[in-house]
Amino acid sequence: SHHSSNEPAKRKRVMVIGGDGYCGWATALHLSNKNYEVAIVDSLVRRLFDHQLGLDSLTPISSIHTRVRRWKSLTGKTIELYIGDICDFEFLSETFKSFEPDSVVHFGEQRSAPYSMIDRSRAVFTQNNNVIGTLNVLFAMKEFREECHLVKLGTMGEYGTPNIDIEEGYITITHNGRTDTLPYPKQASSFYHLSKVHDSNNIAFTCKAWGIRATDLNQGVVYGVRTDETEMHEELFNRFDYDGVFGTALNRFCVQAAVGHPLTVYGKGGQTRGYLDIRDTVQCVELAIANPAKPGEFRVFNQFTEQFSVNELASLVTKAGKKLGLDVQTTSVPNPRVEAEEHYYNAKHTKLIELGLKPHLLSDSLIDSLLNFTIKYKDRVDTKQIMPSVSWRKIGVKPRTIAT
Ligand code: NAD
Ligand code: USQ
Repeated sequence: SHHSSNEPAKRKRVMVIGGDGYCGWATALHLSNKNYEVAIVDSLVRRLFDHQLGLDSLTPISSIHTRVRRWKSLTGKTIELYIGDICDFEFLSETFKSFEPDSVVHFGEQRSAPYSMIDRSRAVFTQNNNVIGTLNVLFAMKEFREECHLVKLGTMGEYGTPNIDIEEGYITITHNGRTDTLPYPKQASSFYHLSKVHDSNNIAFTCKAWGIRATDLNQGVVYGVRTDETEMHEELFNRFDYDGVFGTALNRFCVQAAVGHPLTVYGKGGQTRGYLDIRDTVQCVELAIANPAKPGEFRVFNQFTEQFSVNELASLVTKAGKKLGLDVQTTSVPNPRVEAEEHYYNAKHTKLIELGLKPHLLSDSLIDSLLNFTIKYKDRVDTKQIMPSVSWRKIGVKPRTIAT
């Protein structure tokens, strides 16, 4: 296709894989609002996990069909929908040929560390789903859309907690008098986090071998729920996980404070991670798409804005709760995971800032509004889902059935 220079620039076409999930839904709406041509690809398997484990989002969420219909009626913008599993290469091929993406944002993986540690079959599912899904995306790009830019969601957890500063993807090392810049060492600590390491290796290799252009976004733990677009209507609300399998640290603590459950600090609580607001997730992805990697380049950005230990998060939520008249207690839960509970942590995160990221830092006012949000929905909380039930040490081959 060709057009003369006075025609308006063609809208960039972005395929959002995993666009029915927490990060993906917020991102799909944000990009559509910013005038990108958006298609969501999702197997809806995440909604199935919830059914199978008896879990539910704190917020009521509409079906994906209702969501995109509501978006169209509010804004006039169309989001195309492809329901299917990216591990099915025939489905993925047809989707690529039909939509012809300029960028693919890949959120579509099993993303819970505890889920991957339930039993052998969930561990195998996680690595199969994530590693094969990403390989299929790479093959589809090579076959049908060579110029396309892959923006892949990775995780800060790929690095683990080394006793030196964490760099963005690569580290320059001098060894026996010779110097090289090498992939930063990976020390992931769940079968889920390991699946991201395997993905990174496969992507790096195809950049080198086939000239694929890719950005690996090593994202920290995401918190929050509201974005400009999901606020527009209750049928656009995002999911908010608080249970022991899919819920993440700060979001869980806010729900726990709202229902009067003591905050569940695992072990000593010195576990430090990078965190970011979901409003920054959507901003970071947009920045990565707008400034694509070059052909053959495997770019790595550390995507978080601030570091906190679990104890620091617990004390922030306790303080914010007090202001709202809540008496927030903390309990030390025997750590169900195998991880360092007291460690050095200093991770670089300058590349997205250099591209123009304006972070929403975790201020008192944000915790207040997140707490108020969770209080509003507290009657929907199933308190039986709060305590962790998956043990890193006890995982076995026997299928775990769900106690009721
Ligand atoms: P989520 O579970 O809410 O969403 C993932 C979506 O992907 C779901 O809608 C699911 O149905 C879909 N999916 C999974 N496998 C698929 C497949 N084979 N084919 C098609 N669709 C598939 O997860 P999220 O919290 O939105 O996370 C999105 C991505 O961001 C993940 O890759 C995750 O590892 C990464 N990430 C998330 C966080 C966080 O705190 N939530 C932090 C860092 C990185
Ligand atoms: N933790 C507690 N109490 C809780 C929940 C968690 O102490 O109630 C601790 C955990 O032991 C861990 C830390 O808090 O040390 C973070 O746990 P989490 O469940 O918030 O996050 P994690 O398992 O690391 O996974 C989440 C997302 C995953 C993403 C990752 C980014 O589910 O998809 O990859 O955050 S990162 O942590 O940077 O690897």
